[in-house]
Amino acid sequence: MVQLTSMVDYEVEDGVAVLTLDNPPVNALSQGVRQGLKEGVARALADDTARAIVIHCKGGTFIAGADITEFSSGLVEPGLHEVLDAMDNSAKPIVAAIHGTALGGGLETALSCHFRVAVASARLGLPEVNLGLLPGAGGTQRLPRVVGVEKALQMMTSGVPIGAAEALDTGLVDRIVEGDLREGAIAFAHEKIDQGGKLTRIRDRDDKLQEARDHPELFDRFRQSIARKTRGFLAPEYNIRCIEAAVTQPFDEGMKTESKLFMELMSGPQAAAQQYFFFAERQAGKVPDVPRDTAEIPIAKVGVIGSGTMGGGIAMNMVNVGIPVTIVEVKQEALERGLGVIRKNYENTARKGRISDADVTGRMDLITGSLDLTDLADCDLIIEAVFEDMAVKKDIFTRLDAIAKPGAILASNTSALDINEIAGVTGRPESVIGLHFFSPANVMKLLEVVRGDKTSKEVIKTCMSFAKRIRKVAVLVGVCHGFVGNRMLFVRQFQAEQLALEGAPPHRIDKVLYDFGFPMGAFQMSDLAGLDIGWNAKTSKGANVRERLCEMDRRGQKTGAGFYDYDENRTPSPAPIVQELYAEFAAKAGITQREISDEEILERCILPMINEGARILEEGIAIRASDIDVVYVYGYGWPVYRGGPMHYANSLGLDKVVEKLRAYQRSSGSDFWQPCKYLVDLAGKGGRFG
Ligand code: 3H9
Repeated sequence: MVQLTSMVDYEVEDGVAVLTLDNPPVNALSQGVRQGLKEGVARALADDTARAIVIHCKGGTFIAGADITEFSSGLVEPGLHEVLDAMDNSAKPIVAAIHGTALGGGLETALSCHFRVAVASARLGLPEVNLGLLPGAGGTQRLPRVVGVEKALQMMTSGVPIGAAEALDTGLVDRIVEGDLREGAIAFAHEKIDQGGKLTRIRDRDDKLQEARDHPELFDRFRQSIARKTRGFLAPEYNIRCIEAAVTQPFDEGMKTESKLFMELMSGPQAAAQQYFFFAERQAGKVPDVPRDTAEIPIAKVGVIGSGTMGGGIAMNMVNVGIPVTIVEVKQEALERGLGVIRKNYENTARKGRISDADVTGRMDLITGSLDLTDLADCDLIIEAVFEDMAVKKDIFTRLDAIAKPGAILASNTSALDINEIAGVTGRPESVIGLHFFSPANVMKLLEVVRGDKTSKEVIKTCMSFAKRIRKVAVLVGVCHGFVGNRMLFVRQFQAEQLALEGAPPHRIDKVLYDFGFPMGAFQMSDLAGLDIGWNAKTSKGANVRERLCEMDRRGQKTGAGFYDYDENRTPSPAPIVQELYAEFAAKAGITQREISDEEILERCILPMINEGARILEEGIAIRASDIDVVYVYGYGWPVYRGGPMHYANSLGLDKVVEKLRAYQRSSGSDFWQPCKYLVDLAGKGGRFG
């Protein structure tokens, strides 16, 4: 065996040169891998004892893509194109042996081989779109030549990989190997040597492009089909243009188009934001004072208290991954309603073909309903999801303390209340933690894990890992009102309200936020959540627009009216009554309503969030700025192509942020706008968040 580089070995076995890549954790195409592949192919071509080449990887996966950490440092030779060209032009057959994932540049490497074999569990995809990019090493030109244009469009604009079975069906892999992959790939190479004949390169194939040549309108149809999902993102459209080029241009011209569009994306702010976010998401799982080897509490059974919207959604997360759940309610009627909603959700999903009828039954079978809290005695994790009332929560935790088995984790799904106060009613505050799910809890990816003063490291470690198990992204935060997400949202909602009082119609404020990239604006969000959260009909004094709307039974979407009027399809239209109410309250407060620009609306909604985020860092409520961004992207729909509020602040320049906050402080005369010390100091040093 010859070591070509620290990451690639060369060995001839039974007449086949095997290049073994070893670049943990994901065998990314770092410089040492590229260099090794280049030298390995050249060596095999010159080696009379080798009649074919197999590319195989050590560890858990085939190549998972270019080394993203190298993107910011500039290219070190050899470039991937040079390596892949050498493979493409090899006179000896090259076989990629795929296990784990072949992603991005990894799949492009495999597509530059003459053949691909894979184990049944392998997944193959071009996820560059998620990094604000397109496959820049020939993937956009080769993939459609293999799987056809429609499949390539789907794969490249969604970034979702396909499994080995589908890859076999579409021709992306030539064989699924049972047993040892390396041996299987060598045996496959021998078959190809024995068959002889001319080697076909993917670049020379174009049979699968014909349909799109005959029906070029399919591109626009596809564009329309993804328009809603990809609103605001540049990369999906750029990927489509490259596939169009594969159809309309000769291969080498298509490659030039790919390179040009790749460079445009790579040098733009969206790719920077999305790549930043890739690492932010992975960073969020790391807790400096909780070592990786901290013991975890095994979670085999979960209890959920409350079968309302939140409780039901939370329970679905568990059963989706096979964890049994007991849901406890106070009244039989409420329990039945809650279980009925869960069943309906699953049946709807089955109707769309995403799960089978057997899955619906299997998941429902994992749920046990109960009216008795003592049924939670054998649960390893109990999540309370009742309404936001400290007295009620304290009562539940007092009772849980007497019921739950020793070591069980007692969690509250509170979105704002003090976890320390809740933990204080138990004799085991080390076992108490906040697990703040976001609505709809079975859909939203974020889990705010709220650490109390006494929460143990084992409990934190368990909850962070458990989040991964139920396919959530966890961010650890500290105790304060609203934690990270809602605390920052409160200031935005406050400003939205102020803007409406000062004369900006709610639908315009919402439009500005929507155009910025949020899925909905502040008032639409209130209508969706319900205006009556925390409102009491008996004590209501009509003290603000929200209360007055509730009194008029305009309590949001569920009552067909709120800040907006809704038709029978829940399509909103601006409600004149709401503007009248704002005018009335403005007059009472002595505010003269005026025209307000979109720029002002945006700044007044976003800048306070940044300032609040800085305060959160100052107080140590979040571990790092990028955690705040993860909270916002996964919990509140902040557009990932803008990275998150703290990344966005960096892109504006912190000195500019401070300047603008001060300008609003001067013009409004309100300390609301006072930039916090942490932000001022950081800006003063020319620093950035993170
Ligand atoms: C590309 O290929 C461009 C081309 O078209 C060429 C153009 C010329 N680079 O996610 P995990 C790290 S773009 C560097 O927790 P999992 C990651 O940061 C690329 N590092 O594991 C983490 O580090 P740490 C296209 C990478 O098992 C560790 O590996 N490819 C890369 O849950 C473990 O990661 C992609 O977009 C990378 N490419 O999931 C694939 N990938 O431990 C991106 C990962 O220090 N990767 N790391 O925090 C993934 O989707 C997942 O990592 C994968 C494993 C599914 C592979």
